[in-house]
Amino acid sequence: MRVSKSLFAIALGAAIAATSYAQAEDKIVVGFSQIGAESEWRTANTNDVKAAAERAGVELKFSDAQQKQENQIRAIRSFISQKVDVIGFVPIVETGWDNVLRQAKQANIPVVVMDRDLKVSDESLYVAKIGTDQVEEGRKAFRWIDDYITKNNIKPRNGGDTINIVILEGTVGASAAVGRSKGFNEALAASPNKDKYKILASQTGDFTRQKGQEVMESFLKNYRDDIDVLFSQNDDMALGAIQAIEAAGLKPSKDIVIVGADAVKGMFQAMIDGKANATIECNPLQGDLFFETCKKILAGESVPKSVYVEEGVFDTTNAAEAFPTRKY
Ligand code: GZL
Repeated sequence: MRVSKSLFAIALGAAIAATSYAQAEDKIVVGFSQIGAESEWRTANTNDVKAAAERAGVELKFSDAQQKQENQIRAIRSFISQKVDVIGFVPIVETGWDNVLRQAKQANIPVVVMDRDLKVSDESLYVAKIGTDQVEEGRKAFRWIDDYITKNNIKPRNGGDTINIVILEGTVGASAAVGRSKGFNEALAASPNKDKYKILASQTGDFTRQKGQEVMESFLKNYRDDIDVLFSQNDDMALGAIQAIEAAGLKPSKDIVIVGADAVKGMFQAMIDGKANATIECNPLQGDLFFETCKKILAGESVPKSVYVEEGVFDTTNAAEAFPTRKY
C-alpha cells in the first residue's frame, strides 16, 4: 500500500476510464470482511481465504464481524481509510450496502464480493462476485428428496396423504437462506408429485448447530409423528437437529429423512453413521479465484461480473467413497 503513488494513481485515474485502479507494483493489500465463525462451512471458507492470500503473496487485512452487519460496514470503512488496494467481503445479508460501497467507489478502491449475494441500487458498486448458486442448491435439495421418496415408495409416517416437510432456514435475509428457499419452493412447485408434499413448518436456525437443535426440538414438540422430511439449509443445523430427533426417541434418516447443505465433514460422518441421507455441496474454497480476480482488476484486466464455483450432491451412496478426499 503506497500513499503517494495511490494518490497520484487516483488523480491519473480521474483522467482515464473510471474503471482503472492503482496498479499495485509491490505487495497487494486486500481488506477482507468475513461474517464470523457460525458454521464448519464458514471456518473452512476463512481458512481457505487466509491460505489463498499466502499462496497469492497478498497482504491480507482480515476482519471477523461476529455476525453483525454494522461490524462489516465499520471494517469496510476502515479499509477505505487505510487505502487498501482491494476490498473483499461476504455480505451477511443481501441489503444495506449501498452507502459504504459508494464510499469505496469514491475512494477508487475496487470491491469483490465472496460467497453470498447482495442487492444494490447500482451494480457498479462492486466489480465482481464469486460465490455459489444458492437457488440451484435449493432446487437440488428438493429434487433429491422427491427422487428418494418416490424411488423408495416412502409413505407418510402418520398414515395421512401427504409427505410432511419441516425446514430449518439459514440467517434471516442472507442470500444463502433466501436463495435455497426460493430454489426449494420452485422445484417443489414444478414437480409432478407436488400435491404429495406439504411444508409443515419453516423457521430460521441462523445457520448454527445450537439453534438448529432448538428449533428442531420445537418442531418435534408440535409435529413429532407428522414429520417425514427435514430440509436443513446448512449441515450444522442438520447435525443439531439429529441430536434433537434422537433425544425424541426417533431414528434420524429412517423415521425422518434428513437433507442438509454445504457438504462439510461432519455431515459426511453422519451419512456414514446412517444418521443423515444427503447434503447439497456448497463450495467454500473460493480464495484462489478471489485473489486471482483481485490481481486481474488491479492490472486493468476485465473480469466476469459473477462466477459460481463448482459443486455437487452427496448422499449415502457416495459419502464413504468421497469422505477421504474431502478438503473441508
Ligand atoms: C453459503 C454460506 C452459508 C453456509 C452456512 O454460501 O454463505 O453460510 O451454507 C454458512 O453454513 O453459515
